[in-house]
Amino acid sequence: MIDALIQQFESPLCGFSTGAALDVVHPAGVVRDELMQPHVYSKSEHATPVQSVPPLRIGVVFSGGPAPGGHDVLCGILNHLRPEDALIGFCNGPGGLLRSEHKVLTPDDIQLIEGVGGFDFLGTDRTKLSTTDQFNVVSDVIESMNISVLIVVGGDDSNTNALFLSDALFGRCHVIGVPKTIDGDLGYPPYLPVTFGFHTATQHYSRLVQQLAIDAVATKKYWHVVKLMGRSASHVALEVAHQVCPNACVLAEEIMVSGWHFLDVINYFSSVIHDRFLQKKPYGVIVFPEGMVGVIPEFQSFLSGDIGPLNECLLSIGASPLSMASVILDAHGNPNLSMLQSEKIIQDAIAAYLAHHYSDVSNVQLMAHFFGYTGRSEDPTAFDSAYALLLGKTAYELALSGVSSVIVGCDFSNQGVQPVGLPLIAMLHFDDARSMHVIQKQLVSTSDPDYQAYVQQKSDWVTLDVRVPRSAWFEYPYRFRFGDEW
Ligand code: FBP
Repeated sequence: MIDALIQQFESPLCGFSTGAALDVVHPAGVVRDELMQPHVYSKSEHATPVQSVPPLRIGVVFSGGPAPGGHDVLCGILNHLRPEDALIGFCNGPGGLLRSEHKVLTPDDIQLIEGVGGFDFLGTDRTKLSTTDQFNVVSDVIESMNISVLIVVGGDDSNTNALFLSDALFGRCHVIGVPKTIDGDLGYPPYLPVTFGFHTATQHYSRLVQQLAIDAVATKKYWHVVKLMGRSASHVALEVAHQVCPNACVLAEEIMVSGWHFLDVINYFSSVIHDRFLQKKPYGVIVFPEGMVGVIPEFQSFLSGDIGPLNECLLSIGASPLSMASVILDAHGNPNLSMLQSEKIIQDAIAAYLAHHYSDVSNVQLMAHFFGYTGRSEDPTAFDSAYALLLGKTAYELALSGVSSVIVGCDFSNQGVQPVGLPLIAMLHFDDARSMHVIQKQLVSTSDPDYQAYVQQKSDWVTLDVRVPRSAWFEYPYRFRFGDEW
């Protein structure tokens, strides 16, 4: 698969024209009719030859949380840029775009940043672009710098920005999205099955969790309670679970389906510890996504300012009650879950629950961990590097093809690698909680084959220990193992 990505990246530039039609319901009046193209753009010999396209001044901006491969997206564009084109990097995210913070990027930069993790070469932020005043400022910046195409490298919120920007800049500047996020929750299978950054982050976390499991088996005295990044969707935890087979794991979407409350989760983790204790294994690894707190009713109350229900649970098992901590929201309304030490709350609750309910279990030593930010700045894996280079090149080809309001996709079904442009409007939905139209987050679905495999296998993981030889690492996302389904 990596060879196929590289082959596509190295192939000559080509134009894109409308291909397969999509079944898209247009929300009336959200974006102008001209941008509501219900077609996927595919490579085409019949498109305008790219050599005859007038010079382009392209702006590019990173938006939202960093993800490994961002620098390769820049390299993917720079590698193919014609001498008559220019690439301007806006610094410090959409906020920096509003302030016109920028630097000119040149092919010489490739040797500095190719294969290098993080977003630090340009910087990023989470400014939400939604007001008329903001659109006017962006429009002035774009016009004063004579930018004809703006490439937004971002996740669901950033591509929501991109869609509304393409409307505001209509007729003056084309806008193209590039799908990034370690969370893996921006998708439109089969045209966009995965974002760049997801593979690297999950490989990184899998290694860390496996290292804890190895240490646990060697010393036979600790239980590691691991929270993994992944704010709304649990794709990261699911992918890591498939690689490492933790003794206990629970996903946010699983909790939604089962209707579990806080004590159901604590009971499940404690019962796994009890089972292993009876097998003379007073050690192991527990994994859960940070987004779990967004679906457990007692934590939901906590997030909206009421600590009462959570404290009632804690008191009922003899754990100390918590004092209310303030929850920070970003400009898009997302709570900052990294600051909320849920891994510590879960650790303390398990300890109390074991003491309260399992008198035969003694001396269980629990340790809490949070793996998140390091995975966002890791150097990209071979898959992510090749994928991000191709996404960058495809964004440039779409720019040459004169399309706007699209996000770059790549169809991996039928064992192939087919870059495409997807209309952003196809991914839009109305979010009742936020009362607005946004690009839809793709949660783990209970009908996903990787979720079903997880549900079938997880009871076998209770008794497992890591072994020598270790299991092989996945060269590309595990979900691709399910072939044409994706
Ligand atoms: P994006 O959706 O912007 O890619 O960011 C995802 C993420 O890494 C989440 O996993 C995490 O909850 C969040 O960013 C942390 O954000 P911040 O950088 O604001 O602390």
